Amino acid sequence: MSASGPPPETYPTLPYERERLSREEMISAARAFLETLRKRRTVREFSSDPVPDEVISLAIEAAASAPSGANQQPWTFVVVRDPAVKREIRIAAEKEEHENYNGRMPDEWLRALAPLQTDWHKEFLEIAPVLIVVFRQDYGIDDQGRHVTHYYAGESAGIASGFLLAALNAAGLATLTHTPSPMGFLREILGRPKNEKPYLLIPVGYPAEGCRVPDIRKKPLREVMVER
Ligand code: IYR
Repeated sequence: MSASGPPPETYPTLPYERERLSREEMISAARAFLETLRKRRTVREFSSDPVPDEVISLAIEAAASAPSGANQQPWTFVVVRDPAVKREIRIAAEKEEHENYNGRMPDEWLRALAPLQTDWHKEFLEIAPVLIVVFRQDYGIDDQGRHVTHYYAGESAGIASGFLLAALNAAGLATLTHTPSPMGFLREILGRPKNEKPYLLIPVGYPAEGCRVPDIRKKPLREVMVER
């Protein structure tokens, strides 16, 4: 599907050019982007201060600019600000997480999480001013109501979610990439159709005053990059 209805038999093409930066400009742009991304931390303690609606919309437009399989754009971003809906989501998420932490997650998983000191309490789902729920569309529905397979929906939703986190971070906001699985409750609470599967639940806001984050490190370049 294109932005409006089915795609044409073939797309017309457009000229595409990018201004070539000098080597120095390229390096400084890449370094500046890295430095911005390095300011991002996953946060679990949010301020309840409101965030500008326009920043959320712009960040979602940035996410929706991501590449996707056959340009099918298999995603929906649901923005939740209503305290009553946030409360419903918190209650349902905590119910799942209580089970996760009390028998559903195997010991190996619990041991991997132990250093992060997480547990089933998810008060941030009510405190953060905005929740963005990313839905992945495994198939679309055409004008005649027929199913249209979406290709690489998981990869596409993942790339778009990465763009979303980067855009919110660039605007100075904190996020949490949260997956209180199984997440079917999000489809029900938010009234989304059957072809949409909850992919990520992202609380967004400012870090709380006095917020602390674990002193974790990213792997150095020499461990993650291989040249052959
Ligand atoms: N969803 C649970 C458990 C959890 C799982 C992973 I993988 C994490 O990186 C962090 C938490 C929770 O949010 O507590």
